[in-house]
Amino acid sequence: MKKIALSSIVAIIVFFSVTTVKAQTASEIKITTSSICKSCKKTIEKALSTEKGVTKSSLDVATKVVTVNYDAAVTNPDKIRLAISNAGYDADAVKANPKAYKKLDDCCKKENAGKME
Ligand SMILES: [Cu+2]
Repeated sequence: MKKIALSSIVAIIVFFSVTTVKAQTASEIKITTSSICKSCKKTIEKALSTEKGVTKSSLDVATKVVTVNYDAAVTNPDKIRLAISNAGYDADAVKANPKAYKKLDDCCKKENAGKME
């Protein structure tokens, strides 16, 4: 009987410590990108989906702001901005990786913003 009580106490402690750690490291950041269209949204969200520690990302095409949910124990805002740059887009003050930018569709290049529909 004592064993059962003890193990359930241990289980409760483990459960609470795990949930507390999760709550502490689950973070959210909003990053302004140079995205233009829905295709950009797909590219950026896809790039972030393969980024370690990123749990969710959602880009709002109208505001160009991508909201990223991530695990702060695994990644950080700098790494997330770098991932966006490596996808070919500016991320806050981090400029787009030139090589990745060149590979973008013409309609997705910021220099063409407003020229095409
Ligand atoms: Cu685009």
